[in-house]
Amino acid sequence: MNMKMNTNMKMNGARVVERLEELYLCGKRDGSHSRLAFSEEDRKGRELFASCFRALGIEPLTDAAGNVVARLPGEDDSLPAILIGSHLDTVPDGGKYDGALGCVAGLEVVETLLPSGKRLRHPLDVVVFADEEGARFGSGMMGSGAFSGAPLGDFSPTAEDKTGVSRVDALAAFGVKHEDMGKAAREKATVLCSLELHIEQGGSLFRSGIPIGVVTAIAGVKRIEVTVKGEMNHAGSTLMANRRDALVAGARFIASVPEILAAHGNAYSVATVGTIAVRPNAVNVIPGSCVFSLEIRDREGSMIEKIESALERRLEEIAEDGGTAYDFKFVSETRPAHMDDKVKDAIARASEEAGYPYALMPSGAFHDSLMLARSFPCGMIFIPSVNGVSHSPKEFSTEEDIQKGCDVLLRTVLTLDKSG
Ligand code: HGY
Ligand code: MN
Ligand code: MN
Repeated sequence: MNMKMNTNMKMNGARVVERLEELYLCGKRDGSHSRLAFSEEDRKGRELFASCFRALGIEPLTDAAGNVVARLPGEDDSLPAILIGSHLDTVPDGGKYDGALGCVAGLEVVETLLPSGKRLRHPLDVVVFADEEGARFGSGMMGSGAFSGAPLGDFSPTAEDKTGVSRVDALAAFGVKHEDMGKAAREKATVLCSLELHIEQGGSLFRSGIPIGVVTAIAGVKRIEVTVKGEMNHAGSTLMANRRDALVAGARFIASVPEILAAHGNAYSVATVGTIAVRPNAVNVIPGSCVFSLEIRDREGSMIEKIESALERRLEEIAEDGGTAYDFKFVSETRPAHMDDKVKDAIARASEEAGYPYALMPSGAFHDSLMLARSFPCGMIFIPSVNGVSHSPKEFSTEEDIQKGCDVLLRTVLTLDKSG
């Protein structure tokens, strides 16, 4: 069924690119462009985004978890809503497109529908999910977790950022009470489906020249905080044989992660140590302890467990060998998720109708859709990341690909609106 689009219903990719540039500037500070969750830069980005909806006569609401929800009413608001969402928070010095593309494309769908006179049957909720990255307090997808009714134990109120600010205080500065976050949970019956347009953050679409990815599944992610304990001592008078150097033990473990993944994982298993703190961190003191993050991801939950045990065994060997001790502290875990067949098919059909080649593909990166898939039928549309780079100022997607992703998003919304 080839759905003819009204000629006046054309998504404006150039306007999306402009908005992404403006959002990027909200994060400009000290030579970087970061919008860490619940930071002043995040606040600027949220306010800019909300002002675009106000200019359309729509007042966005903030829910109990700090998610921003802007609703375009449908013909029948008693029907379940179509969600279009993603995140505005970034990793430190992240790129222009990760998360922001999905939010701005949702705004663009509203800004395209309104003047066209086309009224959807279902209400359309454009949602900015809070703290998707988890880059500031450790565990990701907090807003989408609360929205989908997930247990919130992974989002400890006392978790602190690098400057010692606790999550509970950062939320409070945005008017969000940590203890009330559970009230953000949306009833399953109030959501028809969820759509997220996102950059691939990998290189397969870019390398193959295919403009659209239809996501089939999203890898699960487990985050652990590892502490290696040794003995602080004098760097000058302690002979090498008498040292219990926590950083040497930690470094030996970290250097062994790739070979352990090669031995125990599969082609898509990944593990990353992204942060490390050394104590007392002084040039002439043998480190007494080091604390680092360990993140493991795979498409199968059982593979994550298997890799975690192999990594812990390695740490045990190093500890015994060097007279150090260690602690593996669970931080967060989100199981892998499959995208909904009906939503996937609607995205594939929309790509065909638009004349764009597409590829069915899994996502190694996690997204709010990973959390949302626990409660709602989800689908994700990928567009290419140039050279496969993301979580970097070098992250880039072309206006042409952004236009195609937006076209497919609008067509998918129109298709799903007819169905449910
Ligand atoms: O880390 C991720 O996979 C995502 O970009 N938040
Ligand atoms: Mn993202
Ligand atoms: Mn990201």
